[in-house]
Amino acid sequence: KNEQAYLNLCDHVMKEGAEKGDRTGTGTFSVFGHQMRFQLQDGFPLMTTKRVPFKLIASELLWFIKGDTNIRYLLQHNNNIWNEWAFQSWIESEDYNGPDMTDFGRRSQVDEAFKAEYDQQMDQFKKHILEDDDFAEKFGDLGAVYGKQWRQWQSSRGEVIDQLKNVIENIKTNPDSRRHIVTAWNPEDVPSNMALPPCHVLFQFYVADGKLSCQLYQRSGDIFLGVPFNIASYALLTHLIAHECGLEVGEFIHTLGDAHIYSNHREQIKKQLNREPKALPVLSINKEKNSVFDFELEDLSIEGYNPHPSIKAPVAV
Ligand code: UFP
Repeated sequence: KNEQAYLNLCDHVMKEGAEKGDRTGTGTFSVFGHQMRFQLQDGFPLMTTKRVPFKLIASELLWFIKGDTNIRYLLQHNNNIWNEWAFQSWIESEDYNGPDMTDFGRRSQVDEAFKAEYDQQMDQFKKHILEDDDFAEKFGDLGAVYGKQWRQWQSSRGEVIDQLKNVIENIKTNPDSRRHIVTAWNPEDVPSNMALPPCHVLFQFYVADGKLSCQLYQRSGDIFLGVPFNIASYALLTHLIAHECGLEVGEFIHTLGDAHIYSNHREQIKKQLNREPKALPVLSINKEKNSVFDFELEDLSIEGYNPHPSIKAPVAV
């Protein structure tokens, strides 16, 4: 069972994880270096022991693939997962004249009155991004995030490198190559230009027996909230590229650096581990489209997904 690889990771870190402080001050239980393998022919690895929102994963991935770095596209698809990063740049700007929003992530978790104010400001912000082109251009763009590095890597010689397009071309023309790599980790951009240095740092493709496999190196993984997203996202990417290249899907191999369970996610993990995994769903792709770059959200759907209910947990900020 594919999902078992994830549940085993949860179980392992619960039992063996070292107590470790972290940037957010929450505290974690953590292991360093862990690998999971998912046979993509056996079903699409969307967790069934809790509901995981496929549409959010798919719209975020399509956003990366398009090389888009502006949250407007995400908001147009009801995807709010990157809002806070853009919101931060707005409240720090001279254009912002609402109430003080310093440290909004933490404060909105502990202060009800503040949360109401924050929600109101965030609603305003989203409305402006969606309706005002200039505003969106100024405050919706996250800069050097995944879309930029995958599709428009800026070289020191002034060239723009389309890593994703190149890797797809190379899979088609030279499938045996051992250089099918895309990297999001750009040392030049990491310290200053980035809200959040990339977590999924580098991925490589591999072709054998007419099947396309993908391995991801993720430097840091929030096992409860982040990792199920990351697994589904890269499984979807592998499917899309295999589809374009006329290959079957092989494996998704997920290699994690610091794999951690936040100390305030332990109860949720225990609850999930007590649940029985169900049959994995199946991904359905609009066969009329071929290029990875042409897909829209409505071209992708997940069938036979009957998970256990979702489990809420606080995000470490
Ligand atoms: N995180 C993930 N997956 C992601 C993502 C973030 O697990 O795709 F963007 C988690 C990992 C970590 C936090 O808990 O977000 C990032 O913090 P840091 O940069 O300190 O590793």
